[in-house]
Amino acid sequence: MKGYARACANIALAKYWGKCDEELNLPAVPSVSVTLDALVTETTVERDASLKADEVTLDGALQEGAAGRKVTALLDLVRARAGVSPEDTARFARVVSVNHFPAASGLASSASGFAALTAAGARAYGAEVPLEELSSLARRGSASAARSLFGGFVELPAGVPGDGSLSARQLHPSDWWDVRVVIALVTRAPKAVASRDGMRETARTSPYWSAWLACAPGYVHAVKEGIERRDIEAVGAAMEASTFAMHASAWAAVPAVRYVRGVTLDVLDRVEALRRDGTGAWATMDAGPHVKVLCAGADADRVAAALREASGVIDVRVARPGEGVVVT
Ligand code: 2P0
Repeated sequence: MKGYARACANIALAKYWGKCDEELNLPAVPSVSVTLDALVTETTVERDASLKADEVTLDGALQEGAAGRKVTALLDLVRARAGVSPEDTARFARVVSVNHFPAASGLASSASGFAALTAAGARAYGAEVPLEELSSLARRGSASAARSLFGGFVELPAGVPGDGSLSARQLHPSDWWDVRVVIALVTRAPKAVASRDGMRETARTSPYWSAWLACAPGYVHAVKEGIERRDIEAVGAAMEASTFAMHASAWAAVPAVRYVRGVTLDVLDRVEALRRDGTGAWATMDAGPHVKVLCAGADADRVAAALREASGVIDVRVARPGEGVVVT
């Protein structure tokens, strides 16, 4: 009747941007991520016969709008998988989710959030679901969430339209490679354009959309090979290429989908300066202005110190490769 799960967010080393099937939420391109230990969501799902609908609380706030509906839509998939019928008592659940993130807002939490929700929900509804299938279910809430079920280095292949079985898979466990992701937060404001809308508009209007689709698998190939060899220069270079190609495709949408701000570029200058001075550091951005920097474990303190000095940076945190979902 009750399930608890803890999941970490992840950062894409080769980016997912765009869908080939909106209904099944299937990515148009493959992606590779590293799960991050510093960004954690804890979620409890408790069935309650007195409820007439799901009751969803995120970080202490009751969700009555679209966010609550997304949670119910995911729980409906879990209930269907568990064989819960509309007549069942205790059909609905009280969902309490808490993000333990460096800042209260500003970093995407949908990956860890939907991963934890799916795992906790399956437990609460008594469904014995293998990890791959939990990943596939979580993908329906947010494609990046499919990757957060797994620890370490994770691949989510591109989807095939109409095939809802797609799940992520672990490439290597968290102790495979001693790298860090240094997270530079540049604002606490919520993002201007939801990634779902940004990728839809990119696919619909950007003349660079087809170029992005053509290039993305190559970045994934280079990142996977680099992880295999523990070659941080190769992974860093491919991650930056994937990042800038993704953002360039979005900038060329009409009107432009732009997540980068001036402060983002200032931080990118810092990262280039670090490299010129001999410190291996490579940057990536997602659907927001924050910069995440990949570096070796031994360089993390130096990279974090340099980013703290950058004007406009309000918080810096260091994350290690993290573990997959934990359920009780
Ligand atoms: C990624 N992002 O690979 C990419 C890079 C943002 C930029 O996955 O529509 O929240 O819910 O499947 O997973 C963010 O998009 O999108 C994302 P939906 P999601 O991490």
